[in-house]
Amino acid sequence: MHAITTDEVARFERDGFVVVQDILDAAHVTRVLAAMDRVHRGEYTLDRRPVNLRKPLAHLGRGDSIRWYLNARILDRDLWSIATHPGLGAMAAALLRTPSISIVEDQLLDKPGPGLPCNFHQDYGYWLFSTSTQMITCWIALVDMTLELGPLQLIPGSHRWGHASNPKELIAGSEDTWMEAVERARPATEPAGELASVCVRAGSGVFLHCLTFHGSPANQSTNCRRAFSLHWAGEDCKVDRLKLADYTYPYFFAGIPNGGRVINKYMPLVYSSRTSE
Ligand SMILES: O=C(O)CCC(=O)C(=O)O
Repeated sequence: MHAITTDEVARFERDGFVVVQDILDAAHVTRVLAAMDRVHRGEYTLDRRPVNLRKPLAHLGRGDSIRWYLNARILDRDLWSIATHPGLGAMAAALLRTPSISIVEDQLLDKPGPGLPCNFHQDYGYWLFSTSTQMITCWIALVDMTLELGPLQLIPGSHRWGHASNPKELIAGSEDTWMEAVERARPATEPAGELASVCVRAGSGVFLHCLTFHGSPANQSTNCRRAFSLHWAGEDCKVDRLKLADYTYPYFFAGIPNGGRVINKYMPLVYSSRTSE
């Protein structure tokens, strides 16, 4: 698996993201696509949820925007083994310069075309349970990405703007509201610049800081744009239990005390540079 270079760390810190080629090989891309099909069909190969909460996983969003499945790793053996892979965790930890890291979320992102854009946002806005922004996302293309398919797009340097409020609507975006949250957050000294588009081949993707603004334009094709994203928390991230009330999956935080690290059976430590852990 790819080892993050000092140049990639420097670009991540400057731009708030770094594109990395071949994060997953072709065999792993095929495994994620097959798992995605299983989750869509409601077939779960290893359901780790409490027995009383086992029901079909509903996606966020509507049919005409991204069908957004959260945390399918806890339903599928293959997704679990990829989401908790120490090699992926090591890349995320290197970019955040944290000695150890836990996986906090995964997302299956199925975006049929033609459809709606996904409004620009910062991922941290959906993880306010964390006392620190030492969090990182990896968005991986599962098909060869073109501009027509509506790939992820990012605003270079926006991770330095601080935390802003979420867009009113995230998934079923529109041309009018696409940049609404960005316009509220953009400092007066920052002109609107070029967006970076993640037009990469399947298996490649982008690591982005949790404050980096990103979204995706409409899929203008008649093909489905498919992607998978993983989200990790570094050592500085502690759980503020008062902020868990409106979190989609409160049971996910079972056993974590207020101020404890974001680590439990659903969100395991996936990489540590300390051999004793
Ligand atoms: O796939 C997309 O268009 C949006 C995904 C996203 O925002 C994320 O994974 O954080």
